[in-house]
Amino acid sequence: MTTAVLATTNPNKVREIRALLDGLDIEVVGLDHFGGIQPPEETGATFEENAALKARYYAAVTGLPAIAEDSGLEIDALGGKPGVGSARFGGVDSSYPEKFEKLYAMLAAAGGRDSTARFVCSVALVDGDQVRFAARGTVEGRISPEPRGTHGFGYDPIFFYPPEGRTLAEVSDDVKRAVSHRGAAFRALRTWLEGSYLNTTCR
Ligand code: ITT
Repeated sequence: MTTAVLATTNPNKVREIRALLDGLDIEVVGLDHFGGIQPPEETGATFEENAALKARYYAAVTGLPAIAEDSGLEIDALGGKPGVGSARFGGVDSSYPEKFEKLYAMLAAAGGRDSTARFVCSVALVDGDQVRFAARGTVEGRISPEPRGTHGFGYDPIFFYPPEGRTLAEVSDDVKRAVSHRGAAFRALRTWLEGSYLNTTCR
């Protein structure tokens, strides 16, 4: 069976991604399996660059094929912010309620709280030093007038998803997987793994 490392330090991503890759003929091990790997600096200007950078780094350190993703929230009224800086927005140690308040203040300064927005997820699989697969998934929505819901993680409470009439923190894990940026990107990875990579790779 092929073994790959799931190269993320975010336990919420691990939970969602494990469910999205469930049942595949691949053993996906987490970074906790290796212990104490220092994360790389995310210096890329795009989600794609950062996903590839993380996957390359963890593949080199672990010697295994590595699956990494970079994701974040783009708010149109803020010119795409917080974007690739979503995890660091407002300071790495700031809480999500603090990040929301800062975003609402920026939106108010930009002329109103309402804005279209999207979550983006770029996934990359690196084997050796080659990016063997890359894909991007997005989900379109609006910024909620106030944070709502307790499911999910990160910016989900302020991301209103019109087809459900609720934020992504108010929908079930199953619904989030079905409609989210991460769901779309990892379903594309899954199709590729099943269709080619797992048939041609033997480790
Ligand atoms: P790794 O780099 O180790 O994977 P990270 O959390 O630092 O972990 P990113 O640099 O890709 O990952 O930052 C992504 C941030 O974007 C994440 O911390 C959230 O703030 C936000 N985000 C991404 N996907 C999200 C989702 O499904 N729901 C809510 N917020 C999300």
